[in-house]
Amino acid sequence: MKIGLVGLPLAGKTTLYNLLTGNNLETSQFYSGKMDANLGMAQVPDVRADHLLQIYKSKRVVNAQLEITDLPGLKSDRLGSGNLFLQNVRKVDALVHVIRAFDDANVEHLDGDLDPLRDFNNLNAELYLADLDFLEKRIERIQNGKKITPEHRLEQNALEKYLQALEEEQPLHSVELSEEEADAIKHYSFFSQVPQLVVINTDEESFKNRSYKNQEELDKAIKEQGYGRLLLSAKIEGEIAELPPEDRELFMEDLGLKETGAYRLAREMYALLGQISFFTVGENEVRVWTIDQDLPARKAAGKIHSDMERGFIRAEVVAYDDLKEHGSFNKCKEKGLVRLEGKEYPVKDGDVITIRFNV
Ligand SMILES: Nc1nc2c(ncn2[C@@H]2O[C@H](COP(=O)(O)OP(=O)(O)OP(=O)(O)O)[C@@H](O)[C@H]2O)c(=O)[nH]1
Ligand SMILES: [Mg+2]
Repeated sequence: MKIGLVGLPLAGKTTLYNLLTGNNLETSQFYSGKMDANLGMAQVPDVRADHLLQIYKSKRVVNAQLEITDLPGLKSDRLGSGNLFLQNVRKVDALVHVIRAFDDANVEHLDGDLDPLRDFNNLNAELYLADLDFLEKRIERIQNGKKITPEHRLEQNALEKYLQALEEEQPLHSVELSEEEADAIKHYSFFSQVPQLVVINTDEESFKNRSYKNQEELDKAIKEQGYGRLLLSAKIEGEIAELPPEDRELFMEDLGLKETGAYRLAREMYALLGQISFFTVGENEVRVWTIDQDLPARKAAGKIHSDMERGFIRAEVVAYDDLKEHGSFNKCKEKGLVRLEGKEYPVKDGDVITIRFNV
């Protein structure tokens, strides 16, 4: 899964990037104007995998990973000229949109003052503008074409509805299309429809209160767009990650946190993209696999190895929750909790799976 970190300058993107990837890139209190992106891998933490390691006495855990691109901040006075920005957005499966909601007089604010709602709208305006531009050009091309086929007509209808929605600042997913219209434009992708997890980057105090500036309007706007939302403080999470493990819990408790920011971010991202995890276990390793929700067992087997998909016989499945409750595979077997499933079985989040296959 490829994730792009986006936001206005000095929102805390690189701070979050460091937290997720374990890197230690320089961050600055002043706008640097740097235009290069940072690319790194983030481990997706999963406490279930660590627990399976103990149950199966395996040697190591192989986590799922996210490929993270930390994009340069988009200046709000440069909207409409962000070609490089848009090229980068096109390359990712989802965006983490970092919004500055922390109050800190030492960190420059290019647009003057703290205004999370304005910042959210400013960055999204870039995506809207790019979609508008595409729609206008495409409609014009159809209109000026020599021959307008019925398919063109359908496409034009759909695109015009989209255009109208954007002009009224309505999200594209709210547009009602007929089945034929939807079909006529299904090969297009739109910037404003790239799934977004909006990270509200707060300071310690507003995190503790779980409240921030423009909260009501901002939450409403995020919801209307169909985006996800996560509250965290990138800076504090970074500081917590540097503590010795035994001290972390105390700090987290103080903030009312059970899980780290990296964990919560991964979980929200999976929910947003409809992804789940299943596990394979062995003497050597516990491995976490990421798949689309409800993927049939045979297709899931193909993620592990194409031979397993080709020669699939059955999947032996036990739920993580059952293993956790009963403590061992054998106990689960005694209780009849280990199932044999066929190729169409929709794999569930937390399934521990052994594929039986023959090639
Ligand atoms: N107080 C506070 N400061 C933060 C927080 N997150 C980031 N900062 C600070 O804000 C400044 C900018 O952070 P960066 O992570 O470099 O911001 P950025 O979005 O990558 O900035 P550009 O790359 O210039 O777009 C740094 O001085 C950070 O320490 C936070 O949660 N609270
Ligand atoms: Mg940065």
